[in-house]
Amino acid sequence: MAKTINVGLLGSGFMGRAHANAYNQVNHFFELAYKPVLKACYGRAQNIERLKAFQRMWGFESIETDWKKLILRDDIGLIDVAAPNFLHRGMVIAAAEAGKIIVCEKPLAMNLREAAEMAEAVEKAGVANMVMFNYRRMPAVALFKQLVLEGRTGRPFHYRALYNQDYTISQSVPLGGPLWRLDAGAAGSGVTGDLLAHSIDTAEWINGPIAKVTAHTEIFVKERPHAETGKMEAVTIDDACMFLAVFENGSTGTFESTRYARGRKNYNTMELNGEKGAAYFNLEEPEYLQFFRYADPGTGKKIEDHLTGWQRILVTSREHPYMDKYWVPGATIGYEHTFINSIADFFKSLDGGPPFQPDIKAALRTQEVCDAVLRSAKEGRWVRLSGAGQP
Ligand code: SOE
Repeated sequence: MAKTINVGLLGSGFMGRAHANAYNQVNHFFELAYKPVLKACYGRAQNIERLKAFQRMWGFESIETDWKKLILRDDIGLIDVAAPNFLHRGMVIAAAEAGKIIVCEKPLAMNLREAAEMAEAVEKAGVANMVMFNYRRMPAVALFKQLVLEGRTGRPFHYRALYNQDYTISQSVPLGGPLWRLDAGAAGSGVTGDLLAHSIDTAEWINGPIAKVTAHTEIFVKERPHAETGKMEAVTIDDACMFLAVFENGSTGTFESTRYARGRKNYNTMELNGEKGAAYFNLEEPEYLQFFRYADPGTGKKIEDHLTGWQRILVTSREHPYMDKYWVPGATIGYEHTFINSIADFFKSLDGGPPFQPDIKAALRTQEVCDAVLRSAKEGRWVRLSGAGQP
């Protein structure tokens, strides 16, 4: 019989739903030594009706409107931080001091200084922890990494990542409230922390550490009405960010992210062009991985010209990462499964399985790159990274 882990979820918005769904589903698809029990969820007192609806829909046993109280409850073993970014630091440190297992949504923190304090707290407390960079666990992205490890792309020359959306183009979109992502005080940064953090995490996971960056950011709409006061406020988050990177392995990288790319909804793409082959993934078609096979990974011999071309691989077979846990070949899975797969891998790590990556210590790295990107944009110069690397 699986041992229970009592979950306290801090956050009842979009990410709260994604995490709650993962706890509800994980034991239906994965055979695990642990089974989460949804003990309590936290939301603000002024949103009590919304919190109660969240509790009913996802099956939590109780609610709390004071997150500090929830963290200290004896019947809670795991704290899941899915609240706005400005709360991550305090919640993670309090959870570590209370000896709880920790799941933290990305970005880890508002900045590197905060993230380092969080890493220190979990290290001191010795608690198991993970950061939800969920796209590593999209089957097609995991297959991308596998192809690189198998030597199928060979020496890398270029890494190219886009993460584009279009939901803030209208000037009437407010900042604050549910759209706290547009409020620098709540989010820390704009697309850099929210979207490029994903691109940086997968880029370093697939192609190794970034050595230096040079960036440009843009704010297109300078003032927006605040959701709660209705007053016009200056927008200080980055609406768009582009940066060039040089990886430690000598390849070059281009990264672009914006919430003003009309037509793009969740256009998270990555491409690696190597000597022996290339791979491409687009989150708007998540079940496919594209692969260009130029040379045999073993012999290095060029494959026959008339067969050279991009393959569009439907990543739904039992041989593909995670897919043996779901349906029959050809039956697709999607966005929410990246969270289920993440929780499954984390629970396996608690039971002697491979250490979960990234944990908070490893995710410091992404925060460091985000900070370097923003510093570069501000100072108009290349910024070097410490080269700490990332597993
Ligand atoms: C922003 O719109 C957002 O919800 C991010 O916060 C998520 O991390 C990303 O996965 C989808 O887009």
